[in-house]
Amino acid sequence: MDKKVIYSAVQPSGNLTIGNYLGAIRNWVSMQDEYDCFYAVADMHAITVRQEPSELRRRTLELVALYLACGIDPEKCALYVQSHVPQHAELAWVLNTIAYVGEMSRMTQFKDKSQRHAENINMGLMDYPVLMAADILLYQTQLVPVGADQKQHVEIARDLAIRFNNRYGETFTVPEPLILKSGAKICSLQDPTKKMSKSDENPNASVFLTDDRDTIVRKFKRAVTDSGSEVKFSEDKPGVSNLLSVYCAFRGIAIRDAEREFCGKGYGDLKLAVGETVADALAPVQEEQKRLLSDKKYLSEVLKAGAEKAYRAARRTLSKVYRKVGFYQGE
Ligand code: ATP
Ligand code: LTN
Repeated sequence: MDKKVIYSAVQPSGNLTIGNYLGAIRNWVSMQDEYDCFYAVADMHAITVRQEPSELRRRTLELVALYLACGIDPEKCALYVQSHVPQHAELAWVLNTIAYVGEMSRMTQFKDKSQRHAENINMGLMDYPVLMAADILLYQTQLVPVGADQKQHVEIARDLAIRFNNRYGETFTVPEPLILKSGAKICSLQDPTKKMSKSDENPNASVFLTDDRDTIVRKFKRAVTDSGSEVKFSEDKPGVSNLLSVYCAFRGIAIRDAEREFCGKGYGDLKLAVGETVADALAPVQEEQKRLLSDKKYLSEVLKAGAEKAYRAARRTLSKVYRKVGFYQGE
């Protein structure tokens, strides 16, 4: 039987945080053996908010190196840059014709980003979920591993697949989000009711994968915690619960075991332990990323092979779509 298809991507729109790592990339690695995986750098999504071109180029390559440093194996999956495979934009156009303005304007991320970038509410920002649906549907994807914040977008991809299939006949596999419990929503260290985000204005709110050991330890030391003193995971302790989640996700242990470990200890002990755990876990990834970035030739080869693999699969779906909608494709 064919392997199930997995698709996911991250935008090269800023320095990645431990949220991106725990919620997304880390989980991709364990799926490579069991599934047919497509992992992309979503540069076309990134330009929906303004990017400095030279920085976008640099970050794209940094993200590729990071994927590899985290353990993504280009022999086992297709690792590529979205803009290298033209079918993404082509399918997005067709899907645009069955997506409604109303549903797009109701998307949480669109509303959020329109507020944050009020000077640049461009069509691409609104169309973001349609392009994302095109990414997913092009490969007949079954599962989309993402953090909890992307669930709504995967649901739009499902809706569009079902709508297209109903209108034009069976064409797309209907995908499902895969949201793992551990690490699905890492929160800001400065406001633990908000998700940690790479574009937060407060540099102390997010821990970046490129932060050095001292910075990581310092950020955790300054993390906002709650009243009381007991290290316990609970709704009325969002700060402590977030630190426990990060600790457990990196250590691979259950919350209950961590609570036991900190029984009789204080918030300060927890903060120090999380900081050191995260720094230890990230050090080898950072080193490997640096090594890879000094070998641009290797990175280009990986991307070329990845784009070719993706292109072959994407072309198959797109020509089916063009046939279904009635585009003349020659005799
Ligand atoms: P931005 O702040 O620029 O919107 P972001 O940090 O939310 O970016 P994305 O590129 O939108 O990052 O997300 C990449 C992946 O990381 C997605 O799968 C997303 O669900 C996941 N992710 C992002 N932030 C978190 C978080 N705080 N906790 C868990 N997963 C996250
Ligand atoms: N919008 C996603 C990035 C992304 C994506 C995708 C994720 C672009 N295309 C397809 C899964 C599947 C985000 O994480 N912000």
